[in-house]
Amino acid sequence: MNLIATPSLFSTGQHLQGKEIERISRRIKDLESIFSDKKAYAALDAERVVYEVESYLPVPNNTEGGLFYGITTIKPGTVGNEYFMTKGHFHSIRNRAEIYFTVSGEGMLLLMDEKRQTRAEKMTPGSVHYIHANTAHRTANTGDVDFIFSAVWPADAGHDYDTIARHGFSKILVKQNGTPTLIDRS
Ligand code: S6P
Ligand code: ZN
Repeated sequence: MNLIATPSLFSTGQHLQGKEIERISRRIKDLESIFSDKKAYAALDAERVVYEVESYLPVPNNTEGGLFYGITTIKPGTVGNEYFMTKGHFHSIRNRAEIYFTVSGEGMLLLMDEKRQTRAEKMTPGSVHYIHANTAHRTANTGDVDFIFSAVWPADAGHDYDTIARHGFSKILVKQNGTPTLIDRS
């Protein structure tokens, strides 16, 4: 007899339904260290949601050989002239890579290596992005609507937020004459 198992997860492209889903909201008040314009930051509603992450964690954290899957939604907006963006992180185990896939909206993926060389890749619906090992990654919404992408990463990668909270990326993504522009951090 053939056994047909039902999948434990369903994705609408924007949301995940099923067991073992973790949901995280990051609000203005959670992101104090990442935006450059402190005055513009202080003027925003502290409760305003900047981004949400729904993650499917089918195995325990740190499982060697396991995979996690997540969908990130970044709201449109800016702090001063800097686009709404994620905290950004290196993986705690530095040699763990990751793949991003753009679902909808438009954004930018900032990639910084351990020598602090930063570059950016444009993210548009359908675009696939390979984040190499030893590379910090951060995404920003450069459009007027929700920017949504999915991600797959090793379950033992972990997240090192601290390095970015303390030193930031070497470049920031700002709106200049209406265009996303990568500039050196002053
Ligand atoms: C996890 C993966 C994403 C991010 C998410 C939010 O390795 O890179 O799921 O967690 O985009 O970004 P951050 O920097 O706040 O974790
Ligand atoms: Zn990651």
